[in-house]
Amino acid sequence: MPQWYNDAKIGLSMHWGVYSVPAWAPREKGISYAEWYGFRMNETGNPTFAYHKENYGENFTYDDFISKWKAENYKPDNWAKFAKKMGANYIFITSKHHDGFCLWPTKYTDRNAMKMGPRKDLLGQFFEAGHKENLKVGLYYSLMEWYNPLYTGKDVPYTGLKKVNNYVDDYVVLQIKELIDLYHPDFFFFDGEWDHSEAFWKMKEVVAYYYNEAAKRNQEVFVNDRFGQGERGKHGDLYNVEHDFGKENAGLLSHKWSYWEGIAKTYGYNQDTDLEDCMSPKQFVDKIIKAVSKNGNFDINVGPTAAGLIPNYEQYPLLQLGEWLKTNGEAIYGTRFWKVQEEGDACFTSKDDNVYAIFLKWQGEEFKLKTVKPVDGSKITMLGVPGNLKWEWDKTNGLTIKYPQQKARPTSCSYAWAFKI
Ligand code: FUL
Repeated sequence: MPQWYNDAKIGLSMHWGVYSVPAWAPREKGISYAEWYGFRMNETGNPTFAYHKENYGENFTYDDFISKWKAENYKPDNWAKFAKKMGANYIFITSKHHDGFCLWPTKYTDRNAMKMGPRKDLLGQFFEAGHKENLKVGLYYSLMEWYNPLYTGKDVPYTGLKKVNNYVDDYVVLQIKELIDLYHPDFFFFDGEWDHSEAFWKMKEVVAYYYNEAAKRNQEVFVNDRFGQGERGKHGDLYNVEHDFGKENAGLLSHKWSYWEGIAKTYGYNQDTDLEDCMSPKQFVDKIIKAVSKNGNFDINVGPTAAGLIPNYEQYPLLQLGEWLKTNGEAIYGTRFWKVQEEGDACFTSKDDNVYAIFLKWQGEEFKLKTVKPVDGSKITMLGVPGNLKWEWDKTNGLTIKYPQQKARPTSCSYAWAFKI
């Protein structure tokens, strides 16, 4: 795992594609993946099936949405600037999701954004924008495609298809290599691997090619753990944790991992979503702190509209996060997990000679920690507050940090407070 990812801690993931046109999933479920519209619309009995029939009629196919995707407000510079504002250090986007629609002018299918729909090299512009803002830029790529006849063996209409002999050898492998050669991505998040083995997908060959090409450029890259059936959490530089709400309460995970989670219960844009479906800034900040204290990153996903705008209700919590990080980023970025991960209301990170104790709740005039014993002469400050704080340590009570009542609390954070020890 390259150090830069371990230092970066927070990244912005984006799911954007033809599915952003219908942009719908039933709201009642805890998690509803609107990017799965193209599949759900064909499942009799699924709410999306009924929704599709009612709104578009029986004869309207998923591929009929392609020409409706115009990406008319596509301004990736604004996305990259937004990523910076929310405190992200890397961005990545779906080069191709399970619907098989490609966001770059690939040689291997005409089902791509240059040939139809937006009629632009969306990825090319995305990389350029990210690099301008000094962000690392990566790609999501789905190995599987729900309805590609080359993959399923079923001869159904599939817009843009170029017939080849073998789905993996003559299409998947070549496409991933094409992406590597064209854009030099800083990382790959693979997906859609679950029905076949790593050997079936030729992932060893692909990843070796990726590492070797990157090494020629002195580029430090990584891949996630979605290589084949049953392989998640077994190998790969990064273990992606998808909407697993319990993970932050598990212990330290020594292999580098990340939350990969939508701020609004979905990855792709769902028009039937509002602020109340999103994690609150507080829930969200807490989750990031807990993840970082346990060796995790946070790959936060947003789903732009078909036009290319990030919904306001997704922007709001992320901009709040950015504000919090302005003061407290020191306790997050570039840190490593400490020998203890959490104690009571506090989580720990460490950097150089410092331990950071980040309290998720305000404690009043005394902040107590049993597990921290500062060396003699240690200074303790609260980030965002000038001056050293008084502290004492004794065997029975451990560390007590005094926060005088008359001292103002840091103005920029009302979510969590970080002591630098
Ligand atoms: C999953 C996909 O099926 C979801 O649509 C989403 O892309 C998520 C990040 O990975 O496996």
